Order: sequence, then structure tokens, then C-alpha cells
Amino acid sequence: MAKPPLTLYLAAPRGFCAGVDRAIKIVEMAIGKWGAPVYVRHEIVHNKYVVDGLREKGAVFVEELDECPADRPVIFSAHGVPKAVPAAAEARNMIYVDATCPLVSKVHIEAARHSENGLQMVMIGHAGHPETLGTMGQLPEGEVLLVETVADVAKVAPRDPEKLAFITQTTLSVDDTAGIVAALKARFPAIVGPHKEDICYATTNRQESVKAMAPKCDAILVIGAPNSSNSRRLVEVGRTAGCDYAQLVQRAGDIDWRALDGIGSIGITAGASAPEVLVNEVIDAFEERYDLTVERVETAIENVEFKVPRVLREPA
Ligand code: 0CH
Ligand code: SF4
Repeated sequence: MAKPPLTLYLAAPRGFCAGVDRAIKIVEMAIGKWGAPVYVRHEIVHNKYVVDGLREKGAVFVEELDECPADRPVIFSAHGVPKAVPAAAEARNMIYVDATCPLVSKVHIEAARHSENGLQMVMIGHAGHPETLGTMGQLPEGEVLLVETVADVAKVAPRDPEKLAFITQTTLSVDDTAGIVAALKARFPAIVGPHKEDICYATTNRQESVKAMAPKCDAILVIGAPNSSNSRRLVEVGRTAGCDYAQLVQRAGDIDWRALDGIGSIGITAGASAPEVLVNEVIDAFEERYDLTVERVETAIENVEFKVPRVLREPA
């Protein structure tokens, strides 16, 4: 029987960002240098395939530092950690490597600078997300107030409304965040912040390309994990931009083929922590069932690369 025709729109950029690539390489290098096991505090990036692959090579994933033995190296995930974590590792004389993305570290530095200038901070982010915990944990409790929505802005109770700054998680929805920033500026005209927000280039670009393809897609699949903030935002952006059926799938096996019955076009993208091998797996699954025409929807060209430390150093 002839396969039905299907146009597959492939978003570009998609998948791994520079921070994820660097974090994974750091774990691989650490295993190469120190042998197994190397401990990793939190999933190095939010992707089961990546984590399982590193586990096979000798990484042991834990949630908290006190689950690590003091005589094995530990790596901090790309999302960043509260200041107390490296301090505790030092107190235990542990070897540690910080795989926090440089763009997350940049927000940490920004927070410290605002605090030195006597400003209290409002962080726009998701409660409980490791990046939010890490960024808020750069400063003593009470110095960073969290807002998740426009409605939360009304509840912010700063020490001094004239001495406020805002910072954001790097993986938020660009449009939702713009709304929250506007509400903050309306309520606290003196608030200072970055030029726009701290959302990173990779998050912004992946959302742009989903926005561009959504109006012509009968369905969109975002390859990514349920705990991946940036991947989940891509699903929301797809829906908001006009594609009613946008779903997160971790792998081809998660695709609900029945729900896709009768479609003429599909959009495919991948979160910043999802490897390209999984994108190919999904495309192959469509190829088996449809007569595919693949069209790239390219809205930006990325050439960002972050240096991986050449030598992983032991603390002095
Ligand atoms: O999108 P989140 O932050 O949940 O993390 P991820 O899926 O592991 O992607 C990498 C981003 C890491 C920190 O910005
Ligand atoms: Fe860094 Fe952005 Fe990637 Fe996060 S999503 S690891 S901030 S480049």
C-alpha cells in the first residue's frame, strides 16, 4: 500500500546548545582522567538518553552532595548550584568540577553585583527548578524574591521598592517573560535589570523557529524530557503560535500515532538537552509510515561554542 504524503518541517536551530555540549564533555573528560565512578550532582542535563549513556561510561548520578563519597570527584550539572554546594565540597576536601553553563554563571555574577550595589532581587523563574535554586542560592535567603507569573508581581514585598533589580532563569518563554518584566517595571519603575532578560541565545532561537513553523504544522513534536524547562516551553510556544497539537516526546516510542491520524504536515524540534540521534530516530519512524518531504525551517544560524577546560584541575 502506498504511504500517505507528509511534509516534515524540521526546526533549526534545535537540540544541543553550547552549554549542554560542554557539560557532557566535562563528565566524559572527568571519567577519562579519574576513572569510574565519577559522581554527578543532579542530571548533568535533563535527558534520560544522555544520562543513561554517561552512566554506562561510569557516571553515578545523585541529587545531593552528601550522597557522594568524599574520595571520588563530583561534577555539578549545567543548571548551576547554590553557593553552599561548592563550599560543602571544599569543606570535605573533595575534587569537584563545575559544569554550570557559562550563561548561567553570568546570571550568578549579575546577582552578586546587584547585591553588592545594595539591591534586592526579583528572580523570574520556576519554583523548585535546579537553575532557580542555584541562582537564588548565590545570595543569602531573602535577598532574591521569586516570581513565576504576572499575578505574582502584585505579591512581591521588597525591602525598598527603589532598590530592586531583576534576573531571570535562562530557559523561560521569551514572550511570557516579557509580560512579567513589563508588570515589574510598571509596579517598580526604579527596578534595574539586563537589557531584555537573561534568557539565553539557545532558548530564544529554538522558540523562534517553532514560532515560524507552527502556523503551517498540523502537529508539532518536541523531543525532550518532561523535566526539561526549555523543551516544555517549546511545546507551549508551538501551541500559542497556532498549532493545537504540540506534544513532548522523549523518543520515537512515545509518539501517539493514532492522534496523528490524517495529518498532512508535522513539525519536529528538540530541546537544548536532546541529542540529534533521537531526532533522527523520530524522523526514521515517520519515514517508515509516510512518504516524506522534509523542509528545514531555519530562523537563525548558531556558532556558539564554550571552551571545555583543557585540564580538569584538582582543588589546591
Ligand atoms: O531546560 P532546563 O533548564 O530544564 O535544562 P535542560 O533540559 O537540561 O537543558 C539544558 C539547560 C541547562 C541550564 O540552562
Ligand atoms: Fe547554557 Fe542556554 Fe544551554 Fe542553558 S540552554 S545550557 S543557558 S546555552
